Amino acid sequence: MAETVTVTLDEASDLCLRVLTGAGLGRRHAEAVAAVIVAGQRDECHSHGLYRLIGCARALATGRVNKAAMPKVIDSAPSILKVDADFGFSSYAYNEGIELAVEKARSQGLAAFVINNCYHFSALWPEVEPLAERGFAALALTPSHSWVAPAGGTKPVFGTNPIAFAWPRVDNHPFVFDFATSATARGEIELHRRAGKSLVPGLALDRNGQPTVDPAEALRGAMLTFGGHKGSALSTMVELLAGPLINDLISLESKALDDGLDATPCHGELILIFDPRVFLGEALGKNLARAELLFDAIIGQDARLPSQRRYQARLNSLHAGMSVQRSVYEELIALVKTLGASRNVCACERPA
Ligand code: NDP
Ligand code: PYC
Repeated sequence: MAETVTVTLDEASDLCLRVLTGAGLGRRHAEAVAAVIVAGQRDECHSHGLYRLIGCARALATGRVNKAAMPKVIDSAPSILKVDADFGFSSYAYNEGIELAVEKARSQGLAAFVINNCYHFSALWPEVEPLAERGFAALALTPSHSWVAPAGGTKPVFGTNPIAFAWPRVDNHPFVFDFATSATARGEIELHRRAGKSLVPGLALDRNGQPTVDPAEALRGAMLTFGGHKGSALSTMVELLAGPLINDLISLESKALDDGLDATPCHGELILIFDPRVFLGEALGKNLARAELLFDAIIGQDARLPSQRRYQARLNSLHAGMSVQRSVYEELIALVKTLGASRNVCACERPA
């Protein structure tokens, strides 16, 4: 039997909505979560695609996530827009606040979009890429649970703390990168454990502070930052800007709050939105063209831009459907049945 199944975007979206609403999430909330999960699967970001739906269902089952969350938009300052997520998932709060944050960026040139009190499980590129498609540059940061040791240490302090950045390009996909400040996302280590595969060296320590390539040991021990002290400092920056600066939890506090339940981390997120039209006025076109010189110099030597793989994967998925790990898919189908999600499940139950 093939190790993967192929599903269409509609089938994946339907599967997500049934799991999420079956687990008790309100419709708009579920739609916001489903959209980022399907986008992740479509772009072959497997650690944050349909696999994440299993974690969302687990987080919902803990009773911690507010299934009836009503995000509250707070116009905090001319250039600061806050959304209190009301302990729902971050994607819902993002949707509720983003248009007002964009308006602020348009009028002020730079806006900070703050999300507080959210459960966060998603990749960040789905939040910044659409902004760059609309002509903005954007930077997103969020902590998670303390799983990652500082450079030179052996005990978890930081979250996997992703940083995502997007830049608008004329007649081209935006330039976007999005990665954890740990050497890899925790989701990747979990996928290795599920597949019974060893890690590459350099990603994690076991509980005794010794290097390990065993994913189960890595999950029990401490992950490592990327680039040694450099990743460690960047991770500290993420904790500070998307923690104390926005009156929300650092990863140590999110983990303590979780208290062993293994729910999705609960904390805040900071998204900075820059409007180059305000920064540059009439010099906009000239400077966007100068940015292209930079991209040309990268691509021109056969190096690739971040997201180039993702955009190609997106095209493939749109044409040929999305490839999903069979074990993940079967677990989700079983979940739909357990949750008694109402409509029949045949659209997603396709034979090998
Ligand atoms: P990777 O280490 O795989 O890095 C991903 C980024 O690097 C992508 O932008 C990718 O582009 C780019 N990239 C990879 N290889 C190359 C290359 N050879 N040349 C140029 N660019 C390259 O990702 P991580 O494991 O660190 O993170 C994966 C995801 O996990 C992210 O989306 C992140 O947001 C998410 N995450 C979320 C967390 C949360 O708390 N919500 C916590 C931690 C991670 P491409 O996609 O095109 O390959
Ligand atoms: O993969 O590290 C990760 C992660 C943490 C929270 C969401 N994803």
